[in-house]
Amino acid sequence: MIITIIPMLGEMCAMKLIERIKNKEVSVAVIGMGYVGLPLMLRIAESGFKVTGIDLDINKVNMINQGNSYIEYINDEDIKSLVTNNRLDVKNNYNILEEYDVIIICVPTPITINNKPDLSYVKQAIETITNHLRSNHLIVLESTTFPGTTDEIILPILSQTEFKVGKDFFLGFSPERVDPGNIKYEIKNTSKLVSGITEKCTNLIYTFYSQFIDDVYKTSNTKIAEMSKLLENTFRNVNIALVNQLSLFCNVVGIDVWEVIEAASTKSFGYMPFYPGPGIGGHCIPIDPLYLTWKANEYDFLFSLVEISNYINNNMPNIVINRLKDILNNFGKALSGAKIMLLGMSYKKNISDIRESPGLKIFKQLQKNGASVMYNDPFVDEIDIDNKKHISQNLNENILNDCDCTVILTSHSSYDYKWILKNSTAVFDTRNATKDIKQYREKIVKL
Ligand code: SAJ
Repeated sequence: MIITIIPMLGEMCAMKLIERIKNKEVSVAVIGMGYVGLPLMLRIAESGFKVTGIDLDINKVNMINQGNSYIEYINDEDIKSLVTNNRLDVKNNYNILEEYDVIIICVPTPITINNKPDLSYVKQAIETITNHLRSNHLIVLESTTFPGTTDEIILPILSQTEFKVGKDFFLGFSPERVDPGNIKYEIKNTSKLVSGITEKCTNLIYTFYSQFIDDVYKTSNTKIAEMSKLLENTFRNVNIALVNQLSLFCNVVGIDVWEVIEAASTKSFGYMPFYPGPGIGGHCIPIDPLYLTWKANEYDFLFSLVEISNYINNNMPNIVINRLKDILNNFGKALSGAKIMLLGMSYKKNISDIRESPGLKIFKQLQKNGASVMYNDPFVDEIDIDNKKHISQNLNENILNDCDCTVILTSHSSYDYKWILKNSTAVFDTRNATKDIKQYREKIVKL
């Protein structure tokens, strides 16, 4: 009799948890208040759950609890109203984890200095959860990682306790799909993949995310979901590399690559436009494919396409420097001693994130080549280059006139490109940001 009761107890736990999820009675903890965790926490709170954020950065904790956002596309009001109505708060310690039924991990998964996956933040969160693990905990990893992380690394750590996965606690992976600065796709209307170690885990995670996301899709195991996320971002990485390399060839043969891409974009099916640029930044597109190549190398599999794409993308800052040398040469000037204004330091337009930004590499390289470099970025007040601080210069006619070349690295929408062209000696436009300006075309060189 007892033998038959035990599986039933597990079944009953899961069924009770599903009911509590549907009734929004479960309490949720989101670990990591970054560009993934913060919007996710807000969405879960908006949908009616009681949510607590956890972040070890006390500044972030204080800002959110005071109703202030540190992410430009998340409004203070969105946070303030939820905090005021006691729907969310943020803490900077893990001690409360027993109190929460659902724990979602949204911590960074960067790479080490020798380009290997760095799961230290994930492991720290999991080891802490293990110390507070209890029956009926539902644990979901959202951080992008290589296939096998959830079932081969995370599960063994949690299984060091007396609790059994799929019976006492439930574990799965659901990759984040946040596009920083995208105002069309938010958490609610961005389709979501979910996966679990057991079918019961998957169903619980599916039920939970379905409470606040319109379209949720199950995969048959966590490795599928982990690999799918890597495919999504590697797809972007290699296609950006394609158009970056195409831009180099178009420059050799004198064809406007931007018009080529515009023309190809008229195709009704089977094509999606990507655009050349000064390199790729952010902590996803340049990083995630390295999780794929690293995992492939474990099996002595050379994922050559990604290796080559990374080389092409990572070489774009050097291409920008060399093209700048050619532009200055046309004025009889050398890069050494030239005055250069860089516009846009964040890794893509209309956001403030400078992680892995090619602008930083270009700034540093120009200085090394003896140029006098300034930058302006309405979203980035200051940058640190080799432990030296540089502040964003306010733009005016004199500053631009005094420079030998203005380089558009990030095409923020707030720039007045016509005014910039009018007051610049020359403009190196790496984003085709000036495409709609008819005047001053003679001043423009495009990537
Ligand atoms: N870039 C190009 N050419 C392009 C597109 C992008 O040079 O055609 C550059 C950008 O300037 C930027 C870098 O690539 O420096 C990455 O831009 P991105 O928008 O592809 O990547 P993220 O990291 O801002 O956001 C992406 C999401 N973006 C989109 O889907 C548009 C998505 O891939 C992921 O959900 C997200 O990373 C993530 O967190 O994984």
